[in-house]
Amino acid sequence: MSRHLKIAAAQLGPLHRSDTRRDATRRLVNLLREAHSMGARFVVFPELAFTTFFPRWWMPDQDEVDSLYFESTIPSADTQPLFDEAKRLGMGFYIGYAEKIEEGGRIRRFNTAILVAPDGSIVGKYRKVHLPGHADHKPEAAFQHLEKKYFEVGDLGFRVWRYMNMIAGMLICNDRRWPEAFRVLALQGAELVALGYNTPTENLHYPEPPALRVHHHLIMAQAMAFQNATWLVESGKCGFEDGFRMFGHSLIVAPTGEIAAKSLTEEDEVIACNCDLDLAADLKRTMFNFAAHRRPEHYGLIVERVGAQVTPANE
Ligand code: ING
Repeated sequence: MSRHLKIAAAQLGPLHRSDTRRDATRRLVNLLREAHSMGARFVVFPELAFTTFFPRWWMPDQDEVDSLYFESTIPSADTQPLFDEAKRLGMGFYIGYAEKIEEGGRIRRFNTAILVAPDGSIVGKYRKVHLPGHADHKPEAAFQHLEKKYFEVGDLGFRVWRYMNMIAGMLICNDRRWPEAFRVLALQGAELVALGYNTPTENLHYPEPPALRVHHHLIMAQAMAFQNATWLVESGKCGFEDGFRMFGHSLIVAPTGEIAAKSLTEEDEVIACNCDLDLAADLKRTMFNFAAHRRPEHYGLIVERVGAQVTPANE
């Protein structure tokens, strides 16, 4: 008898700068309740789920950024209602937020996600490793993407946890563009990867067709799930935030690479699937039997080399 878990991706529509953490938490609680009504017991919320996607703004005053957008405790009085409701309903969840802590005598800031168990305990924490964008002010750009300014590179690595009768890993947004991240999780036995994202519809560097960005999002999710024989649940925060659009297309992707559920709007929306957590068994025993087929002795460059260098064998 295979293990099943009803899982939901709770997509969040826009959060404007005028929206408070309380506003966000109220909507997150409503999404949690809707997921519960659909039978889901594990819910994946987006990246930076309590505030607007603030890295789009240049803000030189760090104190202002900290007070408006960073959580110095999780939960806090403003976000506690989500944790309380999840515990009352007996539901686990993944959620992303901007983490500010004092560690080793200095303030540190990360783009973070946590796994919260149905009993309310925080089982795992992940700090985003792949930070896209830039750290400098680009006044001529239509919008900023200042994750390299506001966050440090995550220092906890890519880890998995025994959680709700499965082995779960976490990633955040841009991580989904880097196959290495998924593979490190899969090499630890990940059966499900939870990933929240905030992805702008427009490319700030060059005029990329918006449909192409969604195409990339869809092919990456299907490829990563299949090539690592794991479930992948991706929840977006989307819609027009103060006029800046981010796309939806939240997904639940099976280890077979098939899209089991996909959101249809750029608003608050819950999608769910009764996930067979043993669906990957045949893949892991045959096609993606890492122990039988991988050849790390030929993969050295993946770890040794950061940027691409032209090194032809015939020179
Ligand atoms: N957002 C985007 C993402 O990786 C991005 C940033 C979009 C980078 C498209 C490169 C190309 O989906 C976050 N928050 O990482």
